[in-house]
Amino acid sequence: MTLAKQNFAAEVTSIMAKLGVPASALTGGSLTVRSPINGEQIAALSEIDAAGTKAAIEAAHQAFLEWRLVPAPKRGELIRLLGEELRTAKADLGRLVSIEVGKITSEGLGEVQEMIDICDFAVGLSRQLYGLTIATERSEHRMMESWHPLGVTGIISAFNFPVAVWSWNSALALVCGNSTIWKPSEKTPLTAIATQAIFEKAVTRYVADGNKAPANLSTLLIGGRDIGEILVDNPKVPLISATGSTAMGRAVGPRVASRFGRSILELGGNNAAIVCPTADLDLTLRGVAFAAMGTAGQRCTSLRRLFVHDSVYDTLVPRLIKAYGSVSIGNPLEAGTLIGPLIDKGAFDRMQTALEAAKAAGGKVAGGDRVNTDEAADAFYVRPALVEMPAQTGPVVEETFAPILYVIKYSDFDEALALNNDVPQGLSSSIFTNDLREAEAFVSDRGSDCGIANVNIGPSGAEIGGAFGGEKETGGGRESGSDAWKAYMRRATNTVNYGRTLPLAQGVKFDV
Ligand code: UN1
Repeated sequence: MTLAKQNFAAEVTSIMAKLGVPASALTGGSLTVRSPINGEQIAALSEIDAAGTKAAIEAAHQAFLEWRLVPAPKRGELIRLLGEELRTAKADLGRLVSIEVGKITSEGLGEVQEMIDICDFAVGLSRQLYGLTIATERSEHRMMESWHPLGVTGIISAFNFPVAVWSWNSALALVCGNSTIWKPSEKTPLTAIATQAIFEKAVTRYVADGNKAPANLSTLLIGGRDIGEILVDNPKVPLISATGSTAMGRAVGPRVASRFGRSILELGGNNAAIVCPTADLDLTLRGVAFAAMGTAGQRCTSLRRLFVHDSVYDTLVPRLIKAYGSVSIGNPLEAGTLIGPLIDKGAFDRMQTALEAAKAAGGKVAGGDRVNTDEAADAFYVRPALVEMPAQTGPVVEETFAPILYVIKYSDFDEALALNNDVPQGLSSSIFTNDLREAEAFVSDRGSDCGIANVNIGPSGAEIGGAFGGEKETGGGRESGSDAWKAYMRRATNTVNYGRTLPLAQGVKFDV
């Protein structure tokens, strides 16, 4: 492997040029961007200041005032073109995701596919933003619900899905008649710049086809936390959709609420799987391996806790430890690699701290050590860690954004279900079983308390068609499919009197 010798800066510059971003936009600024693959600096970007951010919000608001008047199916046409542009750019943008985040090739491409999928969904949605007609108690009256555009949608996204999360929010917000303004993670601004350039291509085609689109429909803000805070506090941004840590959500949620704004929070997960006596263990092994080790454990849906029934523990766990010991770790761009690097040293340090705490709590650790240091001293590759724990204590109840799987033996189904729910987070969960009663109980009202509960599938890798998000410290927001679009619109109840009298509701008399 020649990790240190890759010249990613040159490759990034050429991919960006293809997408229409000049080389001059990638150098000379204060925000340094590195590839986690080898630690190499790949760009130095200029950052926006407070005044620029305020002006951008005002411009986005003006864009909203115009865009809301465009019929929704026509707004959908822009998103259809965005989907086409993303299909054309899939290989380039997927490669950029891999270079900037360290995802393996199929996951970098998969992330772009997720963007394309949500565009397709949003195009159909643009003809389905419908409300109810409701029976009224008054004659010659009609009562109905209308869904109207809301305003500027602020999007704050994390490093691990640097572009898909923007698309879940933007594709929906734009067909709903909103403008969007995006503050990506400081760790992944390049993929954001590329995405913005792809969006601009779609707008250019849309306008060339004779459609009207205001300027500043989608705005990208490159900057730090202070820029995010300006978005969070500005009343001209009625909706903030923020993805990141629970600590971030704890800061954002109350600030948005204090100005009566709305927020969609998609925060930490501490996702579990229960392996029951009847589980298909081959399928379970694959499901657990992808969910726990995939993306180097850096999905908010990554599997972090595994409850294994004592009747299958000694069959499954040694097989898992073997898989952990042999999985290919290294350059994510090379075919055959399954585990790429952690995003940075901070992630590595937090992983080591959690493993120390697990040991102190009686955990037996396999893996977790740093590898490939000779080839890339400034990158952080780790062997995923499997930790057999005596109980759900210490770091097990916290989210550590790294490939650590805590394994706990159980003997009673209800005990496993209680353990699944007995953490502050509530994003995703799964059960491996062929017992109908267990499967149905898990997805029932007395089952998993998470926003996502799967059967014979790991907790990660959701499709865009379902609503995505979770309960408790995960923040309660829903993005992506199903009726998540409703959070991006305002609902009006309209009562229309088409008669010549004025009957009042509840029989009230008021004759003047
Ligand atoms: C995230 O990790 O922030 O369900 C999102 C999944 C992906 C999205 C993860 N579709 O794993």
